[in-house]
Amino acid sequence: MPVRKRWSYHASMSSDCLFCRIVAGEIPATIVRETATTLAFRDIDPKAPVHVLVIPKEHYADVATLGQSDPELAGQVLATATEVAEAEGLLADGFRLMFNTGGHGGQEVFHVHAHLLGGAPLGPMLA
Ligand code: DGP
Repeated sequence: MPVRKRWSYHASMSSDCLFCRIVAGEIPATIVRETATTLAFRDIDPKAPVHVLVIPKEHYADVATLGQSDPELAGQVLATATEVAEAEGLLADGFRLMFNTGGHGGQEVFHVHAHLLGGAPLGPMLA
C-alpha cells in the first residue's frame, strides 16, 4: 500500500490549507497587495474598519516556524504589512499588527498570517 506523503511542517503549498488555496486563486479573496513572496487580503470577518491578513505565499504553520526557518521572509511579511498600513492611511494614527500562534494564541488557520488592524481606536489588548 502506498504511503501517503504527509505535508512537512512547512512546504511550498498544502492543498488542504485554506490560505494556500487563496494564494493559488482557488478561493476568492479581496487582495490589497501582492509581492513575489507575500499576499495581503481583507479578513472575511473584520474586527476593525481595516482588517487585513498578510501572509507569506510559502506555507509555514505559524510565526515561530517562519521566524526560525526563514527570517528574511518574515521580514518581507512585515514590510508588506507596513506598505498596506501606509496605503490604508494607518501610519498617522497607528495600528495593531499581531500573529495569533498556536492553541493558547487562539490561532485557527495554520498558515502564518499577520492581522493588520486599524482605522479606529482598538483599546487595550489584554482587557
Ligand atoms: P486566526 O484566529 O489568527 O487563525 O485568524 C484567522 C482569520 O482568518 C480570522 O480572522 C478569519 C479569517 N478567515 C478565515 N477564513 C477566511 C477566508 O476564507 N477568507 C478570508 N479572507 N479570511 C478568512
